[in-house]
Amino acid sequence: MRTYKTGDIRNVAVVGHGASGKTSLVDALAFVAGTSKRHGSVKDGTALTDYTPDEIERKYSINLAMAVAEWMNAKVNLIDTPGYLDFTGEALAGVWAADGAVVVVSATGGVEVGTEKVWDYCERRALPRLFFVSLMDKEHANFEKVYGQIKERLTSKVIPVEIPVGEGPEFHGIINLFSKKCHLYKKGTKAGEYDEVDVPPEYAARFERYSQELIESIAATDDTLLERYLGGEEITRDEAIAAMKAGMLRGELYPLFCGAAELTYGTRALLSKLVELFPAPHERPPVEAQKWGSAERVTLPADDAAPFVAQVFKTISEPHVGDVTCFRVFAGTVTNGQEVYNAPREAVEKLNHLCVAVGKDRFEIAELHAGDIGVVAKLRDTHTNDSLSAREAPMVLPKIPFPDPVITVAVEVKQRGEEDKLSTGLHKLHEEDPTFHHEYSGELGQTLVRGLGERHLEIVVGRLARKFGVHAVTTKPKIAYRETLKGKAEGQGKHKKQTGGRGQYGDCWIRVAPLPRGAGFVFDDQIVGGVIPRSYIPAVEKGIVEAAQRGPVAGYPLVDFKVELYDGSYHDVDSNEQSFKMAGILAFRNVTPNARPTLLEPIMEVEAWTPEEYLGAVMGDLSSRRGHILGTEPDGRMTKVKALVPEAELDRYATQLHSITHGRGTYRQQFHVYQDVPPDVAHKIVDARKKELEEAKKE
Ligand SMILES: Nc1nc2c(ncn2[C@@H]2O[C@H](COP(=O)(O)OP(=O)(O)OP(=O)(O)O)[C@@H](O)[C@H]2O)c(=O)[nH]1
Ligand SMILES: [Mg+2]
Repeated sequence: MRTYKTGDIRNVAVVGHGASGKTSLVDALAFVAGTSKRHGSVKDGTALTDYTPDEIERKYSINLAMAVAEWMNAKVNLIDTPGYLDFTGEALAGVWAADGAVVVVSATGGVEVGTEKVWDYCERRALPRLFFVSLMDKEHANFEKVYGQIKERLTSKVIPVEIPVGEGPEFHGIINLFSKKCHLYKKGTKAGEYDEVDVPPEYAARFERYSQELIESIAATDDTLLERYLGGEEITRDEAIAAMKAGMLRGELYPLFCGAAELTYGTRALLSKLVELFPAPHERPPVEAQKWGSAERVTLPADDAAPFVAQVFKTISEPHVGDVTCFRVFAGTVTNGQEVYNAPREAVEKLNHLCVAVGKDRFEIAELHAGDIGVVAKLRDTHTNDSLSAREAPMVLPKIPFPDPVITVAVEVKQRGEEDKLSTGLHKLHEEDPTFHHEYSGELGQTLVRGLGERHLEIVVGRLARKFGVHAVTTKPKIAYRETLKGKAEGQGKHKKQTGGRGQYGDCWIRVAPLPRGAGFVFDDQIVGGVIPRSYIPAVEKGIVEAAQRGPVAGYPLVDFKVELYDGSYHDVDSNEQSFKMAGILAFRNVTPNARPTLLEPIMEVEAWTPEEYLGAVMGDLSSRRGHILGTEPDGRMTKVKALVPEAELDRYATQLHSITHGRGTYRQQFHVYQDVPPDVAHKIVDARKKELEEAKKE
């Protein structure tokens, strides 16, 4: 593949709801352009950008993947992204690497939750967009309805540039409002070939109406054009396209196209519009980078003469190859074999075998110009979201704001002894996929993994096995219960041992009392007259603190209580620190069971967003989880519900919310407070914990 100059590059993210036809479209565009030699299909597992074993087996996209369509002397870098919300981080990364987005909307499904999500991502990046109404040949396809939904739910600035001839199985042509021509397709069309004819008479009225709408929308974005239009002057196709491109750059126009990717209908016109309407990298606002090691910020245009800076937006880890790094050059150029610098990691990286990716294939190239996208394998210490720059001018770009995890499960290895391999594997997977997180909780004795959904974590566990040979299973995360005291009590702890030579002797009397939530542990030394020597008092406290790790109810840490040490005795020869520590432990164990100990559970503050129509169901579900609703308020298109819910009742809540709201609800949670567990629930927890501790003893 030849190299392309900045002005001839278009970086286009293909985004949309799951199964809207993105991967099929990318495959068709690359094939029709001639860059890819084979027209693949998702159903057969041959689509260009769904090439991993997971994707072939499941028939949906999991990873962002690249393809190229060379068209009109330009190189269109196509970034195919998954639609499922579990992989939404990939869509976000795709949007961040692009200069324009094709928002694919299915002619049967219309605007769905995934469409709204990617629309928001594009808004955050102020990305020029066009719509592609896909699957026009599918039964029940409805162009007008989808157009209406886009207008109502995404933007009033959408404007059709094409209208279909026939719908569903009758779909066989597309009228272009710019060229005022109709493209008719025949069954058996292989690469988007068509016959160009005049607009059929039965479409004349519709054509007139839409043409009028189009030209008025364009003219409205440009004063001189508007004047000429109102003065009755003709506006040429080139003028209209230039005005539309300018309007798109300012976010004032979102043109709409249609077609059927599998049949290749509409692909040629779309390719031309990607080149004509989307900006080249230098036409987008320049990026702002930070000079490494200083607070100074520099604005960098997508210019070959600017210092080199690039961002890694994706790492693919491939069998036999290792990590393949996808990066977008934002400024400057880079050549094959050049050394670049990853400043925060202090890593010099050599870009050997610099390539362009087309699906799973990679083509070596001599250089990349400003704005282009490339891939390179086997970097030493560079990961997703890192910046690369020149050694002499180290810089970092703002990070891609990957979404926070919404679901947590525990993982354990099937085979003892693989724990180290597990933690290495998880660490590598996080560097590859920043929406996946992991941590070891010493308190719970569990490795916790967090991600964007059950499907996401399922895929991660699959990767662990395939790539790192670690076979792991997921389990429910344990809950970090606590215990506290409701009443006061007092008593003794005496440790006395007489064996052979020197004995052990420690004796203390304590009073325990509850403290308010969050107060922690307070130790009050009331010893007078030296009944316990000064030097042994800290040992008593130490013993109590240690014993409090296992409370009297079910062996959970005891919190928020006070201990007053008020009496004791010692032995001149046999007393030592160890003996007084033991006395402290014994005192704790003797006294706390009499101070009405109870179980506490973590309560989370939950904020859930749902469309109004599911509000009742969402609140009902939260209440059934022992939740306490704090209130509701409108928030944009959604209604926000705030509630306090025990963490124990939130296992896989994301999945349930997803199903109640038909995929549209989202939520976040954070720790709020520890609260008493109701007695009926406490019984169950205590029983389960007893079993768990017994099992642990056996092992
Ligand atoms: N009838 C018809 N079906 C299509 C067309 N394009 C794609 N499909 C089918 O629609 C389904 C989804 O297509 P994909 O291309 O995988 O959709 P996607 O948007 O990439 O899906 P995700 O990767 O899961 O987000 C597949 O079964 C395709 O065969 C089309 O033009 N016409
Ligand atoms: Mg796909």
